[in-house]
Amino acid sequence: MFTSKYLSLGYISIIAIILGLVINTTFVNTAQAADDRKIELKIKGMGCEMCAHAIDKVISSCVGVKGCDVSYKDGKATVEIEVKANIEEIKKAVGDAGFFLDEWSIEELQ
Ligand SMILES: [Cu+2]
Repeated sequence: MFTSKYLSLGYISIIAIILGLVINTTFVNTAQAADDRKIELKIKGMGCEMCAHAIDKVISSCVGVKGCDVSYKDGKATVEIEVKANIEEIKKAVGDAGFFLDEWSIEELQ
């Protein structure tokens, strides 16, 4: 029969391995997301899109930064960080690049 031919032990093993990988990846991602946080920095001193790009670069180079989105229009940076990230380092990096941190806030990622 067609189905019994293809549901041999070999195929079942391969399916089990793929399922295992999918489940493992899902759990690993969930574990990381639980520790991740998002911080929002209001930044003064940006004059153009190049400033936003420069800030993006310095923030992204900080330890534990997973993602960064700097908006020149809104004057803010949204930064996704891991537990090992040092918020003081991120704030200092923005200051050292010649910009001013107005205020900042932390929120947990869902
Ligand atoms: Cu500029």
